[in-house]
Amino acid sequence: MKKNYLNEFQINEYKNEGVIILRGLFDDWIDKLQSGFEKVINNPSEHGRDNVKEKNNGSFFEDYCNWQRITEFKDFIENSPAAKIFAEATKSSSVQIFHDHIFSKDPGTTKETPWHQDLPYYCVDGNDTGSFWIPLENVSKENSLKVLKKSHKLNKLVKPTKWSTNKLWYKNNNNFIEIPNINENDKNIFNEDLNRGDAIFFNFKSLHCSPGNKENKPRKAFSVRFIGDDVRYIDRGEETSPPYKNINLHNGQKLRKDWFPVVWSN
Ligand SMILES: O=C(O)CCC(=O)C(=O)O
Ligand SMILES: [Fe+2]
Repeated sequence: MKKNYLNEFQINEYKNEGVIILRGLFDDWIDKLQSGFEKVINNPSEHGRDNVKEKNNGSFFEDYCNWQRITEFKDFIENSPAAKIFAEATKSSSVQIFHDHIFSKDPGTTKETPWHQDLPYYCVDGNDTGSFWIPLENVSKENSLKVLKKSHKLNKLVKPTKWSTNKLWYKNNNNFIEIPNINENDKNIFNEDLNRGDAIFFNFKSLHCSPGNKENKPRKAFSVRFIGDDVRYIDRGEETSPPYKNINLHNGQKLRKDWFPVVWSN
C-alpha cells in the first residue's frame, strides 16, 4: 500500500470547496525550493516579468515554466508528495505536470494580486486540476493568499486580466463572465496564517487573490500546477498564459506527454 496523505474529509472538502490547507507536508523541501527560486530570480526566463511598472512602488515579480532547467523544481515535481496528493484529491489515475510558477512581492509593495481564476488563462479545460501555493517563509493571514470557497463551481469562467495594467487578457471575451461581487467579509473566503512547509491547494477554477506585502520581508511563493484525468486541450483563440506556442493539439485532446510528463500514475 502506498502512503496516503489526505483523509476522506480533506478529499471531500477539496471537491466541494475547491481549496484545502496542507499543514507541514513540504517542510523538507523548502530549502531546496528557496535555492531554485534564487536561481530564477538571478537568471529569469523569457517569461519573467515585474507587475509593478511605476518606479519606487516596490516589485511584484513572477516567472514560470522553469522546471526543466531548475533541477530543484524538477526534483520537487518528480519526488515530493505533491503529485500523489493531487491524485488523491482529484481521484486521478495519472497526473501530468502543467507548470511551475514563482511569485515574489517586495516589502511595502501595495500592488494587489486581483481576484482571478487560473483556468481562463490556460489552454486546458477540466475539473481535475490543482495548484499548490507554497510560501517559502511564514506568512500571516493579513499578507497571504485568499481563496473563495465553492467558486470552482461557477458555471462560466471569469474574464482574465493582465495584472500589470488591469486590462483584459483576451481581445474576445464572449465566453467569459464579469468577476462576481465579492464581499471582503464573506464567510466563504479561505484565509489563514501559513507556516514554513504549509501549502494552500486549490482548483484552477477557484477565485483567489492576495494583498500587497505589508510585512518587512519579501513574500516569496513557489507554485506548482498539475492536471489529471478529465483535463483536455482547449484552443482559446488567442495567446494563453503560459503561451505554449506550437503545442500542436486539437480541442479535446489530452495534453502531450513530451511537454507535460506524467509524474505520478497508479
Ligand atoms: O502569490 C500571489 O500573489 C498570486 C498567486 C496566484 O495567483 C497563483 O498561485 O495562482
Ligand atoms: Fe493565480
